[in-house]
Amino acid sequence: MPAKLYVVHGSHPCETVVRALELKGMAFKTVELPVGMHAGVMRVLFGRRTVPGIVLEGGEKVSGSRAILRRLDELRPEPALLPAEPERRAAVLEAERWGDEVLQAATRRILWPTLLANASAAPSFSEGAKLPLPAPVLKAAIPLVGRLELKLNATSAAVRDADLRELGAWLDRIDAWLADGTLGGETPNAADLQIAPSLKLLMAMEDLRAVIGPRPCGPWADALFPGSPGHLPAGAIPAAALAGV
Ligand SMILES: N[C@@H](CCC(=O)N[C@@H](CS)C(=O)NCC(=O)O)C(=O)O
Repeated sequence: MPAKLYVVHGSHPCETVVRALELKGMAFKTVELPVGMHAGVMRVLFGRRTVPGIVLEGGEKVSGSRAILRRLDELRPEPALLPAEPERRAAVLEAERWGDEVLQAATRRILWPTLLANASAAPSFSEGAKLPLPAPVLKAAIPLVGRLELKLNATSAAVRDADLRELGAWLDRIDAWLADGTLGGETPNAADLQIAPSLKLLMAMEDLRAVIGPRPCGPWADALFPGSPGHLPAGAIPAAALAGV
């Protein structure tokens, strides 16, 4: 039986795992859960409310993008998602940890207040979904789902604006990792797979694509994860919040 991966369509850590499974050539099926409601389902199935979670052959359950990638490397060592050389391995693990704990979470905190204030963009985030809901249903659902997500992610417009003030330093860090080879090698490693989907989701906001796109990390993320869903037009983030980016 192929592995069963539980996702929310367009979720950046889910993209991480999908790509890892594809790189390793492992058979899997995805189960798409509706955003917001997924937290309750995941809590029951995995004991933890976040996607991604995977049920591997034999029924083993693993939750969390980093834990899943570690397990995939054990089950299917090639191509390895971590370098063998200890110093490079430590650097990739640290970049992956930062990508998960800092950038991935900040991406949610930046996206949700913006989407909630621009509900007409919501249908673009379900492009390519297995069960796309009709656009009017999505637009109607956004105020409710958006408010739930603000709560789950402890965010607001003010929190987003504080995150945006950090964005420049975060992009400097990613560009430095690209320059020193921690990221951007010939075969994607675990840190590439963790960080690039967050940048892609940030670049779904035109206001941030204008900032990220011209930097080395912009085209790198676009090349690694072409065709990610979602589009928030320029102006979705208030100009004042962008002033310090
Ligand atoms: N950092 C963890 C958690 C991922 C995560 O927070 N996923 C979000 C969707 S992008 C989620 O399921 N949030 C639901 C919640 O916070 O209850 C990972 O990489 O697996």
